[in-house]
Amino acid sequence: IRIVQRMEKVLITGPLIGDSVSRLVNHFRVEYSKNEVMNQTAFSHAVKDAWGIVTMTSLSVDRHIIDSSPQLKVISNLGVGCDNIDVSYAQSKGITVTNTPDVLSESTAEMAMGLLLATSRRIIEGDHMVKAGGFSGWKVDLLLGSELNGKTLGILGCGSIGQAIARIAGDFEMQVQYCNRSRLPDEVETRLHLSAVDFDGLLEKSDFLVITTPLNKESHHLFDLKAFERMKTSAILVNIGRGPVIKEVDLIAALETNLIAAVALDVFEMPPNVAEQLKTRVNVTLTPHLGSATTEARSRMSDLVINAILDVHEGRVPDYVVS
Ligand code: 8YV
Repeated sequence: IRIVQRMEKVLITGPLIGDSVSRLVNHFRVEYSKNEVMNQTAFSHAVKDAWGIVTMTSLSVDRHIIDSSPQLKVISNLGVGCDNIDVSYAQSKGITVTNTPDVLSESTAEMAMGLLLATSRRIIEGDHMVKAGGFSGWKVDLLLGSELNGKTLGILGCGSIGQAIARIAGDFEMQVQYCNRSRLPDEVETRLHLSAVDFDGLLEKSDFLVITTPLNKESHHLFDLKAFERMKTSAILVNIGRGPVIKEVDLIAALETNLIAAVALDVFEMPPNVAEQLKTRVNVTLTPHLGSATTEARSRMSDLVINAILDVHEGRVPDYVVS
């Protein structure tokens, strides 16, 4: 008698870069949404008989989803932020949750610097002006911006991405201060010329402020009207972390009353919806969640999510288990 063992199902909820998925086919029944990220409804159906899933930031893996998937053993999240997943509930059910930190830090830090420069030097405004035929000749005060050199950069959340930003900002000779849940080791502070400040200090002293912090109960709506009131009126704010760290209606009010000078957002409170009042302002730069969007980072992330599935299957501890 031949016993045919049924292979476990792995659900990959959206396209990955490269062909890392091919490493699964000998071990699993693979359901791969190759062309686009599944919507939440399709996901909630497809997850029911899955042993492992590769998830994307736009899909919520809440208690309901976890309860509906009795065979689920591993949630392998493409990305570092796991606010889309009820991690502690998953863990209480014996499910391993993994993510992809570090490999995207340089790309995301470069994006933050790109947005800082684009905003401070009004690059997008210049581009629009030239393309619209509005460039009528050089002028001494045409689209004047502000220099990064010598200014104070505040970083909210100073993990691996924040530290990469600090390192690059050092080459711009910026004074870098950070506000983090816990103080960084002396060695890191010294090497990166970082000074630790509390949230009020970060708001009050920063000329440029970059948000890299994960989204959780403490960081949700941290930037509200009260926070904007404490910031310099010349301040430029960049968010490459998670949208809901900023209370968007308060940001709009702050921009309308010139509480801060400009903002660049790579993430939004209710993605992919973006408030009309943000789209129409010249001092607002908007990008569609591109922080880790380089071939290098996304290829490494795509490899890691597949490694994690195979590791759990073969009884190894994956490289990045979320604790
Ligand atoms: C990803 C991110 O693009 O790592 C994160 O937390 O936001 C991005 O790198 C996103 O998570 C894709 O699922």
